[in-house]
Amino acid sequence: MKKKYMAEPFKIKSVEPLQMLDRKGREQAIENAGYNTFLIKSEEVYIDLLTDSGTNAMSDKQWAGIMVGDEAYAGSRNWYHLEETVQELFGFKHLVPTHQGRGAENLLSRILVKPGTYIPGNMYFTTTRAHQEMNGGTFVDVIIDEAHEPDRDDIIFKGNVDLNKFEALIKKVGADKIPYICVGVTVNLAGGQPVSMANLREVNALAKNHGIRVMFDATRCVENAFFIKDREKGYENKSIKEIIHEMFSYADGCTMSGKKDCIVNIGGFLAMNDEELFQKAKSIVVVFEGMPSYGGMAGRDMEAMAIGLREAMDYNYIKHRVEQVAYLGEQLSEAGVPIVKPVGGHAVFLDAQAFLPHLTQDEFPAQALAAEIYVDSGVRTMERGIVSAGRDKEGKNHYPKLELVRLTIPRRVYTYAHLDYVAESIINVYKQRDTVKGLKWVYEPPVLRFFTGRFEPIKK
Ligand code: PM9
Repeated sequence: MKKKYMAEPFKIKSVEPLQMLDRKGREQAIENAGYNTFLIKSEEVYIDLLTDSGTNAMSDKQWAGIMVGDEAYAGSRNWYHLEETVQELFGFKHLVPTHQGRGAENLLSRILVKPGTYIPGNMYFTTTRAHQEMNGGTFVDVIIDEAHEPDRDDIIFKGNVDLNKFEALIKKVGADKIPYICVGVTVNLAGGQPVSMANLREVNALAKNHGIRVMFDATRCVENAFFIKDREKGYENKSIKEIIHEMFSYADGCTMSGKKDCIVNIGGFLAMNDEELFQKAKSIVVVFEGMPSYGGMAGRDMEAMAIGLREAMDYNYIKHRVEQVAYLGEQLSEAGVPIVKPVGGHAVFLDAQAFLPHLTQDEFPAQALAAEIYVDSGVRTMERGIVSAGRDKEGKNHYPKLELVRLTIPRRVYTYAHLDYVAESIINVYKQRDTVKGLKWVYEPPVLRFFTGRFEPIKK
């Protein structure tokens, strides 16, 4: 018998019952939330695909780890466990714990980003760019052009850095103005697209030639490692652990949001080889996060993270995860729903511009579509388009080529039946797409406006 999909490599020990509001209740909830899915109450949501960040289900071993949390203010044994685990798996010498990824981005940006510097990266990420800009730096996108084209499914490493763009920037501004290149593995806003090992190697060589540091955004590095194993010649027989080790050998350090590939609910870190950078990071972590032996995490959180990161190296775990995401993508694609292709590691991204061609980008098609999907089925998704992209230093809107709605799959949380339900709803909304109205601002926050902004429908 041909299998439709890989069965779950886990069994379920604890469940969380779900409720669903009726359509009238959902209409009220989205209105109360200012048509922003971030502002809907969790209990008003049936299936929550807002994010895969901190929404993961921990294993019994991780929960057991929670019970052996050493909550000493300094020198917790769980800190040493986490430090050893990251040193072994990633190969970096030093680790500075933080409460989550943006805590690490804050430390790194404060130390290395100065006014007048440029930080190349393979597509922006919201919090990462915000920290770079708040420290006076300018983000420069050096991802390959195809990453901005939703239906280019012939490129299997759509997260790759365009070496010509990187080199052109070095020539233009000078290597001394580039404190580091930030390489996301995978690239969230491109659709969870991976970077090939060959590209990581080349980026490292070019950067080293010019004395530029390479810092990875390691947030979804295990998903990236899976794609390398699955797609890149020479890696098919390597373990995820071996691939991770080689990937990180091409970096000088990384920021990590543990809330994704460490399969936990909170936590992060900054890691590096450089002694001086480490000393500087240790001296400011105490101001923003806490002691260098907890950095904003409880001992129990560090234990769960150390265990989760090791669990993430299991091939069956990551295969099931990535295939589950692909399954949802296939259902939608077969029904003609426009999505970003190939489907990436953590989410299926709807191409909202192609979905709602009657709306201009200034009418926030992705924001409107996320609200409509919620009203249709209680499924919560997230806008990743013009609202997320924000404004530039002159206050003008960024107009990203990608106007997307993200259906993000938390790790080990939902079953294939849940995904079938989600697909049915999206297909239903697609059939009635002409009726979806655009939105306008009611309240626009000055930074990271997508989190708390409020909207109302445009009456036409
Ligand atoms: N990512 C996400 O949902 C949560 C915040 S934005 C809604 O995708 C990358 C690639 C991320 C990321 C967070 C962070 C920041 C850095 N890099 O959320 O601070 O995807 O742990 O990490 C979110 P923290």
